[in-house]
Amino acid sequence: MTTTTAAKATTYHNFIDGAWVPSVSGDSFENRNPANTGDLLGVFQKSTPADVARAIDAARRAFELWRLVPAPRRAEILFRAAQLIADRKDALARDMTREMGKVLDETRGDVQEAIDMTFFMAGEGRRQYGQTVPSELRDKFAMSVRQPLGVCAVITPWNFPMAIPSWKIIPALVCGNTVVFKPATLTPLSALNFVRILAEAGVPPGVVNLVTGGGGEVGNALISSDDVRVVSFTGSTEVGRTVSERGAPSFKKVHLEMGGKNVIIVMDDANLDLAVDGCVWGGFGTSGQRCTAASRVVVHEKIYKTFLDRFVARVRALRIGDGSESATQMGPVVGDSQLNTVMTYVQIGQQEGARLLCGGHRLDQGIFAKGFFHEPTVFADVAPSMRIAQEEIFGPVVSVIPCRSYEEAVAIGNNVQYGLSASIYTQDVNRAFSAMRDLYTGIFYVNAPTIGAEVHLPFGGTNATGNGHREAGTAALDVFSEWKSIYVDFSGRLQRAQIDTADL
Ligand code: UN1
Repeated sequence: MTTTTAAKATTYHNFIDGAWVPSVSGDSFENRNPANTGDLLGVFQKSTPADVARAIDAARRAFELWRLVPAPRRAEILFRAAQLIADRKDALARDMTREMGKVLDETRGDVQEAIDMTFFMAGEGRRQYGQTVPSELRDKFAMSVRQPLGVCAVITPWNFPMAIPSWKIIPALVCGNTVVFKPATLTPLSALNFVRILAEAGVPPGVVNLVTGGGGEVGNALISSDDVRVVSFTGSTEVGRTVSERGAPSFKKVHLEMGGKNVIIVMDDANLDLAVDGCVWGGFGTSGQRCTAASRVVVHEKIYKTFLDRFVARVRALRIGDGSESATQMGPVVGDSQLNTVMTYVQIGQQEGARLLCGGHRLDQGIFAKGFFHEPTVFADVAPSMRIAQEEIFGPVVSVIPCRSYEEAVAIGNNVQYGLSASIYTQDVNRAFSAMRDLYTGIFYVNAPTIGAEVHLPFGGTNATGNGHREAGTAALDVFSEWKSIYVDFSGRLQRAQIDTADL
């Protein structure tokens, strides 16, 4: 699987048809630690459409065998994989922190989410319930079953490098599909660790294939192939739109999970300490780099000033540093381009007239010199129409917006193009239930921040966040299988539905 060069950088390969193979390109790319770019994790294959074609071909052939393996037997392999991930949780989390920067507690959480998903979905090996219904005709049996679709392309982001691949690959497999997996170029090691475990657990050759490389080359080849029947993509709305367009001519099932501009509403009757805790965690956990991050906080005017004082004091006290050190509360952002985006939005916020209460700068001195660190940043007096209140930043920047009433808070909350997650802090049960109904998002929280979804409920969003599908929960089965309705007539004569209605 790997070779070590003279410079001691490990070279990692693609995984195609059960073998670790180099790209036909002969090219590779480096994977470096965003907390310290002097730390080289390894060198990965810069793959081409020819590599993708090989992987799709392997997956297509493997499908003919895998689809016939009884689902409970497929699940046995997945249960083994879940246990292997659990056994290696700490080492996998350490690789992940080195690879993309979030703190160890959070990378352990990411790995735990993959364990949870794998156990949960393996359970579907003995369920995948369909329906059996009475037929309207005598001596006739009627039922529906789920059937796999074929080769699935799985295209994943860097912010949850093991959890999100597990949300897609494991349900694909339990339903009997095969997979070609293209992880984000910033997190190929966590992807490879995951695939290695699947192979070790007994997933047969060709059933899961890993091809590393850029979206332009690898991603495009995947979404343009007629042999790929499902694309499950998590990433930006802009790229999601392209995936959708490229998938359309061959009628692929395209599942998209895209941007967010999630809101926490803090009402005047909220438990303020609890709300501040939630806003710090929701806004700055993973350095704000979650689709579910609470990048907007709408606060009732009666408590606005008190909230801001307490919130800013907590944000200023956050300990920034290398995520692998236990004292660190917030790590770097993932890379150069993300850091530039954050700095650009800080400038935009200032130009728009929002009040910068804390943060606002890149950290690049001393221990920060070789990493992509940015201060946790809070803007207050943000108008709902400002770009910092409308556009996804994907970094440690929170916009606080004052409001005068519940109705105004809901209007502000809903008035963005996205609809992933939202939350309300209130002690009024009537308001809590109204908010559950009124916020038009795919996920909603009461007295908790916008992050922290669990694997056994559907995950996804409305409007520009998604295209109507959901992952996680049993809803994921709907992405990776399609329904077949089956009628068995055991009467021995022709019976015409809707026509032979006179016979009792
Ligand atoms: C993401 O932000 O891309 O709900 C996924 C959460 C995590 C998953 C986030 N369980 O915040």
